[in-house]
Amino acid sequence: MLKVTARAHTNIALIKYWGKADQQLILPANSSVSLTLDRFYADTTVGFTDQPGPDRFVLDGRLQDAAATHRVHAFLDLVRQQAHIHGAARVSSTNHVPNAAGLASSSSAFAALALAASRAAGLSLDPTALSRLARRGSGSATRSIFGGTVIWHRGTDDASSFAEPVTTAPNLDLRMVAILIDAQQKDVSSRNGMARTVATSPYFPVFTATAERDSQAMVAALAAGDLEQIGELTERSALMMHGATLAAQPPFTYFAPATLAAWAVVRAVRAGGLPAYVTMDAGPNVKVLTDATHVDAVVAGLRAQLDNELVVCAPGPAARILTTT
Ligand code: 2P0
Repeated sequence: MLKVTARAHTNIALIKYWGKADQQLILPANSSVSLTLDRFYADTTVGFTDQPGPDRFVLDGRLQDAAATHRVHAFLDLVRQQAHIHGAARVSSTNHVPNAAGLASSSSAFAALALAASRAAGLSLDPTALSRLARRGSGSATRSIFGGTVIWHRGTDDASSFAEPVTTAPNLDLRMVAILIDAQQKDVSSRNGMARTVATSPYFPVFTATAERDSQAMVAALAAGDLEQIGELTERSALMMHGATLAAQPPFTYFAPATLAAWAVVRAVRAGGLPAYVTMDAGPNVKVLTDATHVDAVVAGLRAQLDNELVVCAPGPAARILTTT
């Protein structure tokens, strides 16, 4: 059995994807822009047996039951279809995150699975085809095929919805500081949360139209190396996404009290003259966007007022094969 191990890094959206135009193909309602991070990644090993049967999925050393394996199994069916094979898969995946506070992500998980499974099945996909395949597992995984800053073009069908790297100005060296906040409240999964937002939030049309325009504005700001513009666009997209969840029926939020407290500290750090901009995803953690020149001062400003663990991230690399045996 050919066993392939791939590594893919988590990405954080600067312009958010928060709603689908097509649930089955996972076509997003708008384009999005992200930063792949060096500190958070998944390593996934895949091999296909000769015989059909149930797939076996081990996550962080624990064998997963049929319910937990369902989404992986459905994804592997797409790979088997493309490769014209029928054997059951053996999948083992490990998340590498500093601690488990909501940083393991479906973006790195499905990007690593797409690369390892496609190679193990005998396919040799180019990065665009790989990005399209990863999209079928999880929307945000579309972007984790690539390193650094990335745009996911929403597209209009399976062939046109994929990601590609975005060129940044040579002087721009982004950093992202993750402020780790323990989740106390019950989760609404991203998949269910965005479906509810699309179906019921009167703010959703405004969010998605703005995100589409802001994706293009973000590409221009990255090319120009305009950190202030990058930061302002980043904050607006995150806060509009979270505003849209608050206006859904029934309403919900991923913010915890500590999320708002951390955001207030970031505002104070910025009022002190440092470039520091927040973004938040489908959980309570706050991430702070800044650059290499200012990151030490930003961290010092955060540490002066927060007890939370901080993780400083630089741009991370593209998904890659680690071993083939
Ligand atoms: C993003 N998030 O752009 C947004 C912002 C979280 C907040 O993509 O249903 O796990 O598998 O496509 O990609 C998280 O949602 O959802 C996400 P599916 P996914 O990064």
